[in-house]
Amino acid sequence: MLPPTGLSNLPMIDDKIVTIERFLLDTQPESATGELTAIFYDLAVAGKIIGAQTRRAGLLDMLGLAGQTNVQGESQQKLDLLADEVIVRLNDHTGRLAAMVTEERKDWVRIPEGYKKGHYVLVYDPLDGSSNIDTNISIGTIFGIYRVLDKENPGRLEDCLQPGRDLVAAGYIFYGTSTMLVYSAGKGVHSFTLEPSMGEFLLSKENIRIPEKPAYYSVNHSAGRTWCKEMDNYISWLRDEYEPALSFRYIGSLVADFHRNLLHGGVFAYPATPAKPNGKIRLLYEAAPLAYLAEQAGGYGSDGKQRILDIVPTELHQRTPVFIGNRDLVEKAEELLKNC
Ligand code: AFP
Repeated sequence: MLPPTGLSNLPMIDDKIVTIERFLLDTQPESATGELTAIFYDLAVAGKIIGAQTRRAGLLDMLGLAGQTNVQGESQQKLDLLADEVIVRLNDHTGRLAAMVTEERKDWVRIPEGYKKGHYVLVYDPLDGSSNIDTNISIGTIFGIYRVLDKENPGRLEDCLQPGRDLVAAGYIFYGTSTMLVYSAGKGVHSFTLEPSMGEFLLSKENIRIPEKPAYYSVNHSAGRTWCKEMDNYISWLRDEYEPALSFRYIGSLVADFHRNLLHGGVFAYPATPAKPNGKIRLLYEAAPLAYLAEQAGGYGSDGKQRILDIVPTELHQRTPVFIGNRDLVEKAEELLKNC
């Protein structure tokens, strides 16, 4: 049945319009306190603010470098700093979090004096792919949520250094042709699209599964001159042998590359090279949340030797090689890269 005129341009599931708030409330377990739901809701608000600022960046002269470098030694774009500030200020006083880890700050973020510490830890990359901002390419916010290890003593470094298998939830907000929030809390992956005139995230896809037949492989080929020969073999297998033939697509903005491969099937690879022995992608707030989403959608994430979700971080800003996407494509990387 066609929806009544005027509604046809709104995302609907089974003829229903479902807001993110409604979905979160309806899907939380009966025993839930509502704390996690509230954190999601605040992240959705952060997505609206960051999305709006991203769209206005050109007008407001926010595209340029902020003149500082972050903990990885990379230039910080003004929008990186703004996005980071938005997330901290939305979350540090709510009593739901005990700590935060962000790409933009060397140390983990404490809850300010005078505010209650909650039972969750938020790890995030406020604006991934930010070197693409000045060319108007899609970028995103990646996040993961952990429970504190000890409710009686919340907010310690140990709470921040947990393996991805202990994630309670993870997701990303994608600032593309539309703003989307994609998340999983352990029961499938769901996406919400921001309806810009109303400012509401509406459910656009429930239970996303990576298609069994993948369409794409994504890797920065220019790094190929220094790959080990096993990596060359893997890329040849993807490019020349895999059936059905895969197309090569690489944006260089992780959320955008991951999102495309989630919907159409494929693998995103950022392997180790002699210059970058641990690759480039950060374990805690990039690789682990995306590997969690991939597994929730029927895929898999590996560092080439082991499951990403089993890696226990020893440092907040640790990097890891990544292979994330369809299980068969990632397992082939593990098979071929054993001795790399
Ligand atoms: P920036 O945030 O500095 O743009 O880095 C983005 C990123 O971490 C990730 O989003 C990309 O997948 C990856 O780097 C691209 O790296 P290369 O430019 O080396 O391919």
